[in-house]
Amino acid sequence: MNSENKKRLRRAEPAPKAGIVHLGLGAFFRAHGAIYIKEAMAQSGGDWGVVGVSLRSPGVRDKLVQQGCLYTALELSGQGLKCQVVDVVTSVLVAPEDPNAVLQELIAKATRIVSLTVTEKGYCRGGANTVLDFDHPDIKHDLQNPTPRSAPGFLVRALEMRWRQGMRPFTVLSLDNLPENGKLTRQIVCEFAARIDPDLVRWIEAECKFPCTMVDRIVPATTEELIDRASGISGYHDPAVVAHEPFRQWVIEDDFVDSARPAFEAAGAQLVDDVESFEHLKLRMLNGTHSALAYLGRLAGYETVAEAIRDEGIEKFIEALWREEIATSLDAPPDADLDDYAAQLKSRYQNAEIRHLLEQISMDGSQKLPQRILAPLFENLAAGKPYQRLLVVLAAWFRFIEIWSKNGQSGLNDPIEKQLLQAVSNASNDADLVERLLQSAPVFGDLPTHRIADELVAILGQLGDFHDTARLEGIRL
Ligand code: CS2
Repeated sequence: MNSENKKRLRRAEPAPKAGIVHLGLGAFFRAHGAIYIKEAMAQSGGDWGVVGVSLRSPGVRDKLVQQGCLYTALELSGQGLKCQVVDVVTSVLVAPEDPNAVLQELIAKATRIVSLTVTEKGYCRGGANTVLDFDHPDIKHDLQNPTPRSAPGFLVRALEMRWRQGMRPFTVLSLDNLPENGKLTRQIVCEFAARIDPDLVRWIEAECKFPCTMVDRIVPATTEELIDRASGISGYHDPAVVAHEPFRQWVIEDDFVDSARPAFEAAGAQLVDDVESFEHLKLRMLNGTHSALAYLGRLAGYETVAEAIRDEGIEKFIEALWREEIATSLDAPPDADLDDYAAQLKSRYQNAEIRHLLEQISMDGSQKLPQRILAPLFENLAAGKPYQRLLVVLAAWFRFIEIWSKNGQSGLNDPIEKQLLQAVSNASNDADLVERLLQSAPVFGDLPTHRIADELVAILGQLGDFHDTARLEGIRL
């Protein structure tokens, strides 16, 4: 049957009352945070419906509004597929169409939490002496205009309005894969607010809360095939399907304005005093090896995580990377068993039901590698611990940038793509390539890159185009 003629989802019960505004209503939040909120409300009640905000395109809104903002979450595992309807989104706004409508939701009295999944680049980091990049076009715009474009701009303008009206602030809850994501968000909000009014900064520092969180769930991009498979089980056509693996984890620092929050713990989230060690564990063990798989895998001609981890050379390399270089760099959370954690990650990567595209992970390398690969690399270097495989991953990124630019392929997909492509286009050999790329300030900052340059050149020389993955373990430096 033509999908247009098929039955669509319809809301039978009234939507919950909203208490959260979520910026960046992509697949990840809909397959992770929204499901925790749904279960927390089912267990313990509360008015925690979610007003979703798309900061760029109307795509998600256009699909959701036709079905009362309900959507299907499809669990993909070897044990058969499972579907559930998620009903916590109450409305969706598209910020560029009506930024004032977004501000109105952010300053509504009912809004107690503003959560964010805007990806690493959405924080507009990378200033010379500040965390926030004041040369970023959206930040420049947002400082001069009362109607913002960027996530930092919306947060600060809304907090400013609440402050001027004598209201309570909201809790800002970041769900992005950044170390100490709450502290980082607080820093960029305060740097922006300092350009408006120092008293506003004092109020934010005293009253507003920015809990850190660690989020984890693998969410592949939705495809027509997944939409059809979901429809085969549910009997209705839902173009807004999100797919996810069975595993999920959410560790949250329990620090909310007026303690107002859903009972996340009722849905299995861990509420703790300090999230940092959980964040490091996940960012390095999972996201670090994800990036390794993305570059090594794409260079070797693979498309998905499951395909790349099935390659023997890559599999051995990733296992040694976990064991010898990442686990040794960590201050792990109490009770964490790193061997178990790595074994569990490997079986999550092997889940062949999930076509998790390496292309999805390889994008935005300049934003991801600093916390995933460079932090453990330079920490190990300073501490006299092994770091060779972390260097191989960095070398793979360099080769990836070079090859993808030469082929004229536009798959690089990075906010500093222009700068990276320019660096590699003028490089005459590997030594030149390394020297130019190590100068990318937003990536390397003031790290002691001179200490790794020769080794990177040696690795590039030995691995060539990185096609022969059996050579990954035989590097001699
Ligand atoms: C991935 C993450 O795209 C990426 O960079 O590494 O989205 C990863 O799938 C999630 O963090 C898993 O929790």
